[in-house]
Amino acid sequence: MGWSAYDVQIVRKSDRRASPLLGVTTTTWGDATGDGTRNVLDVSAIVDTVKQVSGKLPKVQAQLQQDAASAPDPLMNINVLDISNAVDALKGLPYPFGGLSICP
Ligand SMILES: [Ca+2]
Repeated sequence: MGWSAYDVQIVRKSDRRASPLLGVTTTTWGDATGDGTRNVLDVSAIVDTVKQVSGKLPKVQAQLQQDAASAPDPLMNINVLDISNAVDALKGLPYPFGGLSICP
């Protein structure tokens, strides 16, 4: 397994009116390429992203590491810690971070 499913809903602040629920599913832990499988190609893709070679992944896919605030930081660089997380995921280690973070 290694993925999560969420129901997301927007609540308008002015009148507290809520949108319908939207089901969202994350990718499998360590599946950086998003192809539904977790293998050495995911690690390789993150290495390429760190090296900034052509064909690198978008940051939202390559960043497996959480920041100190327990939320993905779009400004944080992809680094060796993300490669290490991809190797851990490939080895079958569980997702090491906590659950949901608080929205700013
Ligand atoms: Ca993959």
